[in-house]
Amino acid sequence: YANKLLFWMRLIAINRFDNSVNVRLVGGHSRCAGRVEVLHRGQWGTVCDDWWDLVDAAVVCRELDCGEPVDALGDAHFGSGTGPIWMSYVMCTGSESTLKNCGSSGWGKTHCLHSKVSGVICSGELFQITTSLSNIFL
Ligand SMILES: [Ca+2]
Repeated sequence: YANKLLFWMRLIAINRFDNSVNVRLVGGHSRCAGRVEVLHRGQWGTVCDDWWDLVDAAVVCRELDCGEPVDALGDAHFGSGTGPIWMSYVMCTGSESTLKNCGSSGWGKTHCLHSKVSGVICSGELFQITTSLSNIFL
């Protein structure tokens, strides 16, 4: 029983302390799917879909504790968002702990269109559903 309780508490904690991370997914059905937004100099911005792939998506999913990447999307699949397009030509090796550590063309150095920002779907969406249930029952 104690193990089960710790499991739920960990899931809830992941959701409660979201604001400590500097990447988020917006416009999807859960916090584990959506348009990729990254916090830079206190402002949320988006990521261009040039060179955007599953390796990059994996870094985002892991940073958010959202499991494995299911899809790396482009063409503003989850909407174009507002604010600057912070990153273009993202080149993650897969071992980065945060998207901000991945190589790119440089912060804000892009001619990318807002209609071409990237999105991610992570496998962890299921965890969001179970966490919601645990909030009801605890
Ligand atoms: Ca890439």
